[in-house]
Amino acid sequence: MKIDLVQPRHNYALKEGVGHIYMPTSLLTASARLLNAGIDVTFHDENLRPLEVSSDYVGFNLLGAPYIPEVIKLQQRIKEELGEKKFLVGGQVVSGLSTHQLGRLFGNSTYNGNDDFILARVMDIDVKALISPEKTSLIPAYKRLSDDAMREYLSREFSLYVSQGCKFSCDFCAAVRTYKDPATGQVTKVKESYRNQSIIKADLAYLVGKAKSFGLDKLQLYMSNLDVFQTPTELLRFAYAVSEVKQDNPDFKINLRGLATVDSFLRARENMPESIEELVKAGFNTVGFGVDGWTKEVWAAVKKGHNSEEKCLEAIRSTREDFGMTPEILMVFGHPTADTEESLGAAYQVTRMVIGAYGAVPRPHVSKDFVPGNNGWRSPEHSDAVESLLQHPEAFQSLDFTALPSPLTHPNERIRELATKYFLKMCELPGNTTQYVKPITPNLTLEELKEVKKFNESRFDR
Ligand code: B12
Ligand code: SF4
Repeated sequence: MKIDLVQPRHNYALKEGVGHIYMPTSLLTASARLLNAGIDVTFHDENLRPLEVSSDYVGFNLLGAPYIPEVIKLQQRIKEELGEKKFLVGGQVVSGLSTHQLGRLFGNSTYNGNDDFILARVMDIDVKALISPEKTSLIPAYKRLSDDAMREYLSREFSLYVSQGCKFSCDFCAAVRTYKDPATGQVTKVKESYRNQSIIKADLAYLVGKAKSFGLDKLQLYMSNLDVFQTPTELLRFAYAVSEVKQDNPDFKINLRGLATVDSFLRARENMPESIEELVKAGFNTVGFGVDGWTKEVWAAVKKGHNSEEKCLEAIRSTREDFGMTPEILMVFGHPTADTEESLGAAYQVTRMVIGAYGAVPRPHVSKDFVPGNNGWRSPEHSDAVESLLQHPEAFQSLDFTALPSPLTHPNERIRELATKYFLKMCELPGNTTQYVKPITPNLTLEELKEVKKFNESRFDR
């Protein structure tokens, strides 16, 4: 049994030349699991070279909603050139789509690769042959990459799969997290789940060895954790594992960064400060705090009640002054029904203040109420908007958190204007790393669509 696994070209990449080069850790994890199960995998990254499909089975990774239209086009191209194939789609956004929605978007010969039972059935293997992602080493998949590709990936920041899942349940978030079904009210509790630590360590040691063979002297890792300090006991073990790899490679540098809630950071500082201290020693130097708006009312409205003004300010201060790390302000704001001019202005002012006071780095994003997998996607109040997206899949791009508010995502004109105003102001703050993009909406003329696509070229998010 053979399958081609494809990392699609970034949706803002230029038509020609290399696209957005970034080690595709999600797809490599899926590859390693399939290789372990005895499937012959050929790996492709359309950001590096044009796609050449040679199997009857083709699997794609979708990193988020903006990739839905890209994968639809890619499938059509493959079908036109090579005839019918069996397609698998994976990546977390796929789990947010119902079977009906998946069929409408991608057709009936496309299956949900995130579901192990479906994956096993399609690939004709025993589901037991699929080892859990937490127990999967990525080395078999890394070994399938050419040295040229590996060199490109290791020369840039890339994601290290350390843990998955978050105990919180913010409304706008589509990650693997605690979840309350808006239709049935049923709550699915999620806890952060770590990968087997010896496997992480062996994978990291392998990557360091590879990097050294290319003459590189450092790796820049973006931890996959959604909230780095959520499980301090495991974090401490991870920090020791990284330090051991560093000890074995004395002249080699490992830098790490990751995302966190201010709540978990402050709890870890209180209950297990060594987890932060040892992580810093291991090379962790930047933490992106999910501030995501400002004021108690806004956080309550988007179910991010674990934030408070005091906790945010203390975590940002402490990050810089007590631990010598750079705080990043991950500001998903412009919440369509929760924000007001006052709260938007306050979010802007506080970000400005912490840049000056603590050298914080602003990372503004625009909240989107409905994204496959978040609470709003299945809520009846957004069913018309969801239907519009299913009819005009190109508009899934407008759900990109770096896309300006549009009439589709922010129907209230006044909030749309204000959210746009403050998002753009945030993007002008010193040190800002967000390159905003223009949204593709269902009603654009061909001329407008061309202009938007041109504007968005190479404006990648980090
Ligand atoms: C690294 C990372 C990035 C990197 C790039 C990663 C890359 N090229 O691989 C960068 C920084 C570029 C990035 C960008 C974005 N990201 Co990002 N990213 C991550 C991060 C931190 C880690 C990904 C990872 O390594 N996961 C580990 C692997 C093991 O897990 P996995 O993704 O769940 O994949 C499993 C399954 O889905 C399945 N699978 C995956 N693909 C396939 C394919 C096949 C064929 C099969 C069978 C199975 C399969 O197998 C895997 C193993 O079980 C995650 C957070 C997280 N914890 O996952 C966010 C995350 C995936 N990103 C997310 C988003 C939204 C984005 C953006 C769209 C943000 C935005 N601007 O709106 C952008 C992309 C914008 C654009 N226009 O392209 C969301 C996705 C939510 C969702 N459900 O849609 C996440 C979960 C973050 C979050 N807190 O919400 N991201
Ligand atoms: S936004 Fe952050 S804290 Fe909230 S559920 Fe998502 S990952 Fe967890």
